[in-house]
Amino acid sequence: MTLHQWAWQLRALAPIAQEKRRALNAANSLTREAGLDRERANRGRVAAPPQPMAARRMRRNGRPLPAWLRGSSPAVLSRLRGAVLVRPGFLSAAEEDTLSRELEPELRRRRYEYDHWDAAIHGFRETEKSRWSQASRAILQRVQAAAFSPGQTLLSSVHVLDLDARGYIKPHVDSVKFCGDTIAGLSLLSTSVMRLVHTQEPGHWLELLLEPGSLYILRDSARYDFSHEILRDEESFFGERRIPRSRRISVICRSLPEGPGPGEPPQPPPAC
Ligand SMILES: O=C(O)CCC(=O)C(=O)O
Repeated sequence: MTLHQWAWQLRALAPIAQEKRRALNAANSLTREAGLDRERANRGRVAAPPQPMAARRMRRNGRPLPAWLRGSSPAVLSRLRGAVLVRPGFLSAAEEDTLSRELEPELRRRRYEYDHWDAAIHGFRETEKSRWSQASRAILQRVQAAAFSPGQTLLSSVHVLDLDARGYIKPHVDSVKFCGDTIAGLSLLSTSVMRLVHTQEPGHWLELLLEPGSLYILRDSARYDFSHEILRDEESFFGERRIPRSRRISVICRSLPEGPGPGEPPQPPPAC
């Protein structure tokens, strides 16, 4: 591919990524405007972390919690039952390798962005990918079968996000303009902690341990009523357990937003 063609492709991608980032930032500032400054909430929680003893004893439906889940109370755990799922080891080592090898050359052409302090994501590079090798397509079809119902249509592009070791994602709710009721993400390279916090009741939270090769699924209330974030290295704990963060790549499939309103442009065509 010539340099000129590259420039074209980059220019074609830029508006999508910029528009999405704008929406993400807008969602973030809306949260702040609503007086729910997650940054402050987070700082508070770093000083006074959630009670690990209580979390350790917590059970769901009489059974101990899965190793990937922590929550602020049994009530929030049962409220999000079916709306949050992590499948550790969803990818085989060979599948992880397939995805990483395919993504690496594309990602390497981009620079990590360390944005203004107010941006939703720090230390990242990203791409929206719609053409995949056959092997990767088979993986994405497994994601589709595991996370989405047969009637759901997916966004045509898969979002690939590469966070460097210092990178992190601030609390946000994905814009309803760009994402329907389900988000499913594969994690590669580094373990990380995803925290979900209720947008109206900040004391209600959940934490998910995302190991490389795992698949997480957020749907319905977990997607709409809770912000999600990926913790930065300094704050990366799962209860008392330190989870060192290094470079992490996520491959995220989203369902198509609900139908366009009157006068809105049509949505992109389906696929994953
Ligand atoms: O990296 C992830 O798994 C989450 C990405 C995310 O929160 C987003 O792009 O909205």
